Amino acid sequence: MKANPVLRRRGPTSIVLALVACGTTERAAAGPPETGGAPRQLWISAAGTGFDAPDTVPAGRHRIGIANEGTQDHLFCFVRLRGDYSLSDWLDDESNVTSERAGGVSRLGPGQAVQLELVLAPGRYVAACLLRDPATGKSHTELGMLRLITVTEAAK
Ligand SMILES: [Cu+2]
Repeated sequence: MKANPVLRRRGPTSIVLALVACGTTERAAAGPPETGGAPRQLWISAAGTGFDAPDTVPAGRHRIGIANEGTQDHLFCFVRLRGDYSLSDWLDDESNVTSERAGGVSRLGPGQAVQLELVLAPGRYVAACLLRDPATGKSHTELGMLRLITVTEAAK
């Protein structure tokens, strides 16, 4: 996995550990704890009004680096969709009816980066930024800062 430019520039000492789910502090609990071994490194960067993230990742332990490479603050809300609920169902109802919290990072300023470690169970996850764009008054989610990430069964 390629090194993230923000983290490379700033070095590991500026990395702050954060485990916040959609604005509230919460432990991540989205997968089986028995997954051992070294975590996979996964990078997600926020820039403009989008997330640069993989569409698919294997289940298991991940160290997720989240970097804000844009010019506005962003946050990272990460939920797992329940049952057959779709991304648009979640947009209509962001409550725990359609999803369960999987982790997240509170507001990150431009140039900031954090890492969090999550054990991801197979399923469909939504990554979204719920902050509002001051220019348009629209949420970053409405402007496209929304990704569906599928976690597949881990390779045997
Ligand atoms: Cu944002």
